[in-house]
Amino acid sequence: ITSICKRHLSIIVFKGDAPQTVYYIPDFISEDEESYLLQQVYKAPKTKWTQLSGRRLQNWGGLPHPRGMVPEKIPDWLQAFCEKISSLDAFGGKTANHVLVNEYKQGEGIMPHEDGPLYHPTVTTISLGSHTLLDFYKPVSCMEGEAPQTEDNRYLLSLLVMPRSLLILQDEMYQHLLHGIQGQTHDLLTEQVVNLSFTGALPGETLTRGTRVSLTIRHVPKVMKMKLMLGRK
Ligand SMILES: O=C(O)CCC(=O)C(=O)O
Repeated sequence: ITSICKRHLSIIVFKGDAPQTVYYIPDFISEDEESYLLQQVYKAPKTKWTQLSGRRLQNWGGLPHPRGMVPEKIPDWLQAFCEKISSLDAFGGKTANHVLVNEYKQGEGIMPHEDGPLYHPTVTTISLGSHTLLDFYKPVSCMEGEAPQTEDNRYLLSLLVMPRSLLILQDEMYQHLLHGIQGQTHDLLTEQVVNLSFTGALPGETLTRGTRVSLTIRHVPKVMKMKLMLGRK
């Protein structure tokens, strides 16, 4: 695996012949915007949070469903950022209509997973409050030969996402690889962190995690059309 950089923003990781596109944009939002977003996240009613093992989350925009998402209005404080990201043409001309807010306390994480077919195959993430390391893995079925398919030998690379950055994953990076966050309190930055030179951090450095809130902003193409039944007999 090698990585190359285009105008300090995008990293194209090659695995075999397949380009896997990552855009890492440091300081996509300002410190004031970061504080504002954190304030709004923590202002949401307690009932808006779902506690999972290792993190808690808020879902905005509706629940994605194979038959179509019943859309819910995204609050103005999030809508502004959905539009800002969509204006980069991240979703093929469409505007993001779904946001997951994840909160990870120090030492928490998320198991390696794929985001699945209900979304346009682009995931965009704004990080607030703390950095984290996002790790990428080959799916189980892709291992050649008889080697045991442990998480360790499926591991490919990591991306360091700093507070206020925007990460955009597309192509194979979204559709084929699994991503996850190890539940740890410290991150040792090795050469496996392929975007290190764009983050201000140094190889060999160890970063201490704090509480991180991420906004995962996506486009759900299949949405139920709600017909107005008013006035019908
Ligand atoms: O917090 C992150 O950056 C990753 C979130 C994620 O993978 C998800 O919500 O599916």
